[in-house]
Amino acid sequence: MKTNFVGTFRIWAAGLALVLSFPLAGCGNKSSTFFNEEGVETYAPEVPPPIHRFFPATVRVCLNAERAVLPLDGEKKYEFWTFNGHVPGPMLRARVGDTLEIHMTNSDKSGKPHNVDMHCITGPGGGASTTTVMQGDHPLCRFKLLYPGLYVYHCAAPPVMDHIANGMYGLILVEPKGGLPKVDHEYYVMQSEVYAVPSKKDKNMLEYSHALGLEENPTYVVFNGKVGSLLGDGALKAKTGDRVRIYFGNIGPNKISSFHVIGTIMDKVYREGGMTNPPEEGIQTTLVPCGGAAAVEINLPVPGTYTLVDHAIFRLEKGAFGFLQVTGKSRDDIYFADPDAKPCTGCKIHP
Ligand SMILES: [Cu+2]
Repeated sequence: MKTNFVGTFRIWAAGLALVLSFPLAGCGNKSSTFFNEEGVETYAPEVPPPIHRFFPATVRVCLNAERAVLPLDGEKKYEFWTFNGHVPGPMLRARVGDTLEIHMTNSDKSGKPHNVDMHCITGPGGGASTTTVMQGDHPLCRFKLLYPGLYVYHCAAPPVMDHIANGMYGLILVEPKGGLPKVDHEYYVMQSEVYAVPSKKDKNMLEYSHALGLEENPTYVVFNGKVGSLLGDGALKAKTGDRVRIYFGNIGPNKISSFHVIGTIMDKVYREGGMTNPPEEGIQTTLVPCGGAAAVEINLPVPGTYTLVDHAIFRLEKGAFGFLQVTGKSRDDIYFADPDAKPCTGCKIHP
């Protein structure tokens, strides 16, 4: 058997990790794994790369609560409350058995406290209790990831609905042992509502409306934080024959998503983010609850433009659509049209 240097190193490293990780287990404020690594944080629609190691690590992620004025609808801007200046916040990736080390800071000049509640964390508040930070605080928190899955995270500082509705949310993928099946592309898409009214101070700005949130009457329903994020240069891309996995989250805060990709049947759906349950097959539209997620896999044999929507279809006018552009050779055996065909005759409809 041929074993290259990388392979040898991995075997050596795995053995060393096994030996050295036991004495550190349960050491309170010390990491319970021997290996520490910097988590890869990506911003929508990019996804961190798959994890290839087969031993647990402590994965360090840095989250900063900060205000950011970002485009919302092509004309108007909005001052979002964000993780790391982006809406949604970074996508994070770890593996079951890893320890997630969160360094949480706050540079929100309004003086509000912020924190993070990760749905993958076992313990009070999903971590919110221990990650709450005011400006100048910099706690270090570690959480062992006991369950694989695709999880939402969000700020849970009170009033929690204001922190969520203003942009403080994202996704974390906790890979199962052995990882996930390989695909050609992975994308990060997150649905949210924005409750906004025109600003009285600045005609180019929109402002948050808690009242519209209470009415559950969103001004916008968007993918990846703004109207048109997945249009034009932002469209998702693939080639014919590719298999694409979309990690789709829905933060709400009020509306369940009827996620659908026009022109495809979802080959596999990991419902509600359960990545170790047998995926459902042949799904047209999948429900994604508020504070929930699903991973969907699609095959793309036919070129063209596919449209991601919330099939609660009036929400198209509120922004809930985006494109997946597929390039490659046409497949007349699957999708065919002859515009110059002779009229049909001899059937019951066209006698
Ligand atoms: Cu917050």
